[in-house]
Amino acid sequence: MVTQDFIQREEQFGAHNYHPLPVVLEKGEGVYVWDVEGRRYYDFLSAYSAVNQGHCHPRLVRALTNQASKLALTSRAFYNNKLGEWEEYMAAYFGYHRMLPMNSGAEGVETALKLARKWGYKVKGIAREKAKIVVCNGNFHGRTITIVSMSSDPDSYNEYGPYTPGFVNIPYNDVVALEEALSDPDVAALLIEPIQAEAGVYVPADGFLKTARELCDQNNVLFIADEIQTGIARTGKLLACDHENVKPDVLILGKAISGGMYPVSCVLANDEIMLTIKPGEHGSTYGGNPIAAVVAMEALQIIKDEKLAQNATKMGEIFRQEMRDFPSPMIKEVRGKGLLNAVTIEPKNGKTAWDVCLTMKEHGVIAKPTHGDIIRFTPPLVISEEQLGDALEKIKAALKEFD
Ligand code: IF1
Repeated sequence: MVTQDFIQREEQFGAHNYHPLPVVLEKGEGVYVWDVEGRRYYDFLSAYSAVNQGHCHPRLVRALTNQASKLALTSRAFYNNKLGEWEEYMAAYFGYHRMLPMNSGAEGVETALKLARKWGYKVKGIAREKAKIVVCNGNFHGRTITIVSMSSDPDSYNEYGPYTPGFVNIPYNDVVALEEALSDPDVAALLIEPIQAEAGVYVPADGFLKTARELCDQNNVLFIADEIQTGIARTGKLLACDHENVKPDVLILGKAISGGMYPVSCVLANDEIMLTIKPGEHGSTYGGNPIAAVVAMEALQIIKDEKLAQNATKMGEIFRQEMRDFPSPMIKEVRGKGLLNAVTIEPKNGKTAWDVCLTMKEHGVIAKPTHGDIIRFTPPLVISEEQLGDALEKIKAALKEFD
């Protein structure tokens, strides 16, 4: 079978909820992936920043397979010997009292929303059913009906109503609007991405997160950070909030906390918030399973051992500088932090970001546009300077075809 055969089969038997780049991958190692015809590519998406540690990291494969042959799933009806170790590891690693484990990022976000409402009623004293949560336009927090109820993107929410009430949308990076919204005594929390990745890697003004933190403190509102995509060293610090020394009341993690090896997400918070949920009031069949525990601990240890935050900072600076210095009529803007970067493409002669991605693929680099004209460049954080240089040559060669 060749590429087209694999694509055709999915076309015939699969739901059409994605429009992937026409490449069929069958092998991954570090920054590289190979397609079914043996062609090698630099992966500049990293599964939307889940594969920060590189594809099939040997330590993660070993952690997964060792545990899988011992005990894979108990459910939370019983204890297992790995969850407590993981909870303690996460509490120390991120500096919170407790962790609640889930599987997908969206489940992590839903868990944080439930904690915010519970805390709003039981601690802040908001009248039942009146709790509000402030969110930002341009947000992306997942695909459940409650989460798309707070979205400002019709592609995310259209025809999925009726919507979950209780969300207040304000513009991102707007202190005046934020101050106004948080002054409402029925607001339990602010849910925010420290950098809006899906929207197109929008980095807020310096000091915005710090001000948001202060405004939450002044109004007794929980600061909830969705670091599912920006976390785990992607932006050059362990968390994007670390760039402003902001500590969220509730921290939501996913994606790279398991290095692309196994679906794992979690929420971290201190006792006053986390203990508002009592036994039997929340959970998940796979949440906190032993495989998730050992894979996540190993994935986070790799981040430290291989100094991936430092590498992300160094490689990100090289990437942005090289792309800004490159004279291409297609490049409108280059922005980002660490190895979370995006290039806005100037459509030319009917050629769009999609065409650039197709041409980059031919040159051996795969990435995908977001919102039409923005290409996100997020390689695994293990990329070396030599590999980055090679990939940049390929990206430039692809762009040159549009001159
Ligand atoms: C898709 C986007 C990225 C996320 C943040 C929560 C979640 C995500 C900040 C939910 C997930 C993924 C979902 C995936 C593509 C990708 C994505 F394009 F959809 F928006 F990365 F930007 N918070 N993002 O980025 O986590 O439930 O997926 O584990 O849905 O197409 P999840």
